[in-house]
Amino acid sequence: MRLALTAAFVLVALPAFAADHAVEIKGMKFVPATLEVAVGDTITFANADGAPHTATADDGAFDTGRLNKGQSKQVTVAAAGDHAFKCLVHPMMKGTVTAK
Ligand SMILES: [Cu+2]
Repeated sequence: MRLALTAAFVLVALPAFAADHAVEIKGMKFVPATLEVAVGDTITFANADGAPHTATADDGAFDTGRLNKGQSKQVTVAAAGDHAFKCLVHPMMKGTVTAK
């Protein structure tokens, strides 16, 4: 009985523990460029470069907007699937967020 109650609590409580993932933008690259997250998780993109960057999902799932040096932005990944993203200022900078 106690075990069942504990299991029920864990199942109900899980969505509250959305994780935050960190991506550094450095040397004209996303580090890491490939992430696996759970739906509802957040990702904080931080720009360490002198150049401005964005992290913009091709499918519109998230967009940091323009980040200047030292700026960061937290986005929420609300939809499951593979979200390819790139920097709109430097379209050769690419990455993929896979949300399950
Ligand atoms: Cu860029």
